[in-house]
Amino acid sequence: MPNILLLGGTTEASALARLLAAQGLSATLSYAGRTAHPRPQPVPVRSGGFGGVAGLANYLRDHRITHLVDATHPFAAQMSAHAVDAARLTGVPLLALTRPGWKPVAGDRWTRVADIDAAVAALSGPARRVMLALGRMHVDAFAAQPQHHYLLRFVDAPDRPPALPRHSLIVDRGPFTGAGDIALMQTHGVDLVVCKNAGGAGANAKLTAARALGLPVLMIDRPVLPDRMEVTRPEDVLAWLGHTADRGV
Ligand code: 3Y8
Ligand code: NAP
Repeated sequence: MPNILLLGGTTEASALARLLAAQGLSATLSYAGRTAHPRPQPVPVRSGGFGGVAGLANYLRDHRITHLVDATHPFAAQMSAHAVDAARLTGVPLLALTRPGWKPVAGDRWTRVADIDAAVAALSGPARRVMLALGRMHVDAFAAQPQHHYLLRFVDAPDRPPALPRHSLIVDRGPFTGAGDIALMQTHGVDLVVCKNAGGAGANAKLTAARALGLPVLMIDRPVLPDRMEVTRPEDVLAWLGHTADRGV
């Protein structure tokens, strides 16, 4: 009988948790504990770091985990690297549930950059009204370009004001809608959107909005992840577990 550890924090992880619960499979969804009120889940949840690779390996052994599913965000590179190492150390099979990167379509005005630092460097020049749809963890890096007015969107209210002299802060969690993001960008007079190539449906509203408004997008490419088996649909994880989704699930 499988006993699954699901590294979560994404729309796909939550969809898989619903499938696993519907199948009556034993699974635990793991959060890093980054947000104050994470989405409740239909399976038991644990929260907080494991304490590096060794901590994760010990967790796998101590909880007799039979399958490790990494459904973390494509930018959660350290967690994904630890999952590969801990799976190899313990022999627990690992599968990643990820989502394809976004690709520009007709009408998109993308400039791709390699990482956050390259995005900061690309913002040199006269003041603009920039939507930083990057969350909270990397905002301070943009203090190097203080001339812009920044529209920030965080999941939780920060315990101290962001170190950007001119900014507006929205506290909201996704998934977002195209119409909502169009209205947000118009209200704030946004003329450039900065975002990560997260992929998936839970974060692409801002791309739909930028396209509709003809706005340029500074797109941050994904970090390189170690080789591992990957699927992009929660049902494919069930197949890997030797289960198929009951009809109608
Ligand atoms: C804690 C769990 C679900 C999952 C929902 C997805 C969609 C909504 C869109 C924008 C972009 C951003 C950010 C974003 C999205 C989903 C998904 C996704 C982007 C929650 C969640 C956790 C986090 C952590 C948080 C980060 C931040 C990133 C905000 C829950 C809501 C910008 C990523 O304040 C902080 O420290 C927040 C940090 C990591 C990135 C950053 O650098 O700040 N996600 N987001 C998870 C944990 O503790 O393990 O609270 O319910 C999950 C979701 N966020 O089940 O409904 O699937 O991607 N999350 C990005 O894509 O660039 C917002 O504003 O347009
Ligand atoms: P990260 O930088 O790759 O990981 C940093 C450390 O956080 C890990 O080494 C681990 O600590 C802990 N950690 C990360 N994810 C965890 C999880 N699901 N369960 C338990 N511990 C976890 O991770 P991150 O980018 O901060 O992402 C944190 C969480 O937010 C993940 O659940 C991710 O899916 C979600 N998220 C991130 C982004 C993003 O843009 N980065 C976007 C949406 C959602 P130890 O070393 O102590 O084990």
